[in-house]
Amino acid sequence: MSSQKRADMRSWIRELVLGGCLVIGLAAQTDAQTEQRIDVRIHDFTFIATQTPLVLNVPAVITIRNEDRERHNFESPLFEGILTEVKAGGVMTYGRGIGGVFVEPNANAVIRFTVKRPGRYEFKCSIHPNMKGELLLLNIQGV
Ligand SMILES: [Cu+2]
Repeated sequence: MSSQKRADMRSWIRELVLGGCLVIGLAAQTDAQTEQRIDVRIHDFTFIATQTPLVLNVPAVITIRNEDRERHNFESPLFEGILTEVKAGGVMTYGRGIGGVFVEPNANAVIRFTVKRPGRYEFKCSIHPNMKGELLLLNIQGV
């Protein structure tokens, strides 16, 4: 085999490997496109969030479960200016300018939204101002 042929072969194999990576990358991207989930428990006047950083431009769902005997609230500047869907107590609200949601004792609330701006966003309970947490939004470009 000539050295030219060997070089061609090597570049062909490299392209094949790169192609394989691209396919894996696209598959991962497709998975991420479905929905990103964040679960927030409210227990003993504390937010407990099981969260990996959120990716921009992919629909996100926050489920909030109030395990206390008191009413709480989940509000964040995260939702400012973006379309937000909130489900709580059998009522669905959809629109811009939804600051957050009240969660009754032993009840759930679900918030759906898609964030366009990266950053750290604080969330808190407006009834109990010492109840706080933070969500991290990462700016990861699509493949
Ligand atoms: Cu509270």
